[in-house]
Amino acid sequence: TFDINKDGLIDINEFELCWQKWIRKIVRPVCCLVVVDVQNDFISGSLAISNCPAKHNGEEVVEPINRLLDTVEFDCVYYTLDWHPDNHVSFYDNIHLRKLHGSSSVKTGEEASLFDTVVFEGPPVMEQKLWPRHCVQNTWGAKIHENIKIVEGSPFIYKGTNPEVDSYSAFFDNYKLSKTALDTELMNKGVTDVFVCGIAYDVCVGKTALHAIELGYRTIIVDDGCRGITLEDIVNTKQEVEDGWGAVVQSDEVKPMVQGRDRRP
Ligand code: VGL
Ligand code: ZN
Repeated sequence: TFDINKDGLIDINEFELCWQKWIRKIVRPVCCLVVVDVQNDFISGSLAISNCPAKHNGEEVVEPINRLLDTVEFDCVYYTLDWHPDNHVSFYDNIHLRKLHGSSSVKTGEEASLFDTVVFEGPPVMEQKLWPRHCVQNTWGAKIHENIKIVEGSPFIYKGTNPEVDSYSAFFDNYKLSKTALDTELMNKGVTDVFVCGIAYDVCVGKTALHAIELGYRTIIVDDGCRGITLEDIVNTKQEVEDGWGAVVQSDEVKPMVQGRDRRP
């Protein structure tokens, strides 16, 4: 109950108390940073993005990501890892382990090449881009880059562990046959805002951001904390995120976004 003063208004001290105790907690965003696949193979290993069309240096994500972790008080941080078994469907050199679908773009007698997209026999019939063998479970290539700051107690999300289905997003596999723990954990923490950074911008970062939007989170890509494979695909990724009312910002804009909204004018 409030004491109403002679002007019929709530006492300012009462309001201050109410603000601190209730309103601030309701209005305040709960912010999570998702660090996507900053793993050796994507930086200097078998799928190094420096060898890909955009010629990006994956190591350049380390500084902005560490600076974010040092300067912004995120309510939680999640690290994702591409974590494939030996016989994973996405590996080019595993193509002979499975049957190509009849209508596959690769005709019989013709060899598929690395980075081609093929169609594997189902069920379900699945399109799959063929990548070099990468991020094999428990190998050096699957390790997070040694200079990335790991916030103590932050969970890791492992994806792409089913040999039969690839998984770019940290939320769902590419055919939505399964879901990781991420959405449930964010819901349980009351997370409202999901900030996404990492590698590859136009693959796993993009798909994670688009699923975050779809799941109802306010979604923000931290542009300079991402590096990718193809410039055109990176441009398209940003456009898709913005079309879904997600935001693409620079790392130096994040602190006021997270801590600023907590401040009263
Ligand atoms: C990724 C290609 C294959 C990624 C994962 O993390 O962006 N890209 N697997
Ligand atoms: Zn992969």
